[in-house]
Amino acid sequence: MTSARADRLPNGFRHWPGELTVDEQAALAREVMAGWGSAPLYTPRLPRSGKPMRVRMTNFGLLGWVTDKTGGYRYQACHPQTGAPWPAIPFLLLQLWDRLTGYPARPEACLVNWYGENARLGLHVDADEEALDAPVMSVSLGDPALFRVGGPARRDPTTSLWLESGDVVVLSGRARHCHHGVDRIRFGETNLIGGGGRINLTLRRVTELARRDCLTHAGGAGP
Ligand code: MD6
Ligand code: FE
Repeated sequence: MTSARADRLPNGFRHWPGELTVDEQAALAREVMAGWGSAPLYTPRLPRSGKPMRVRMTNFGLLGWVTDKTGGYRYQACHPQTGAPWPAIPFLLLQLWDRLTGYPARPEACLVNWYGENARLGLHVDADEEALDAPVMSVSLGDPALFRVGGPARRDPTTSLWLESGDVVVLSGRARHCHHGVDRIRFGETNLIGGGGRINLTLRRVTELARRDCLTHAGGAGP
């Protein structure tokens, strides 16, 4: 399957194939991997069961999404292992956010998901943010991923599409509250990330948009 039937995708789901040039993908991948120096990838654990996730994670931005056995899903300002603040969100991603989402405030969180050979990500809804009206934007780098999108209920029918390196997805409106996940990647198809693998960068506004932020960021200039 190479593309999903647009009529089966939820309203508010948008996909920009190949939005980043090959040079932009390489520069962004370098910047992300450089960030792993101060914010190392770690294995997140599910609430209660403590089961390890198959995707390794870290974050950029003021707030990072984390999960562990006792604390559950949450946002926090510091890396759970080093205690250091997260590195800044790459500027290319902020520019892309402004251009593609049109949302009048910058994202606060950039979750970095790293997929190795057998990694996948179960069906979920992004729902740990206060700003549930804000769109969520993701950028894919490296190996292709089979992305599945359903509806607001877990049992709703789903449709699948491949996300390739340089693709951008935005979930807004109804799609913002729909289930989605990654069934598998085609490991080793690219060498953007070294010996294979995939990076997905998910940008989110976490806190409610204050009127002050509207006035400050409406022009969209500068980092
Ligand atoms: C991934 N993406 O592509 C996982 N969430 O690896 C997500 O969970 C996601 O791509 C919200 C919006 C866009 C996404
Ligand atoms: Fe998600």
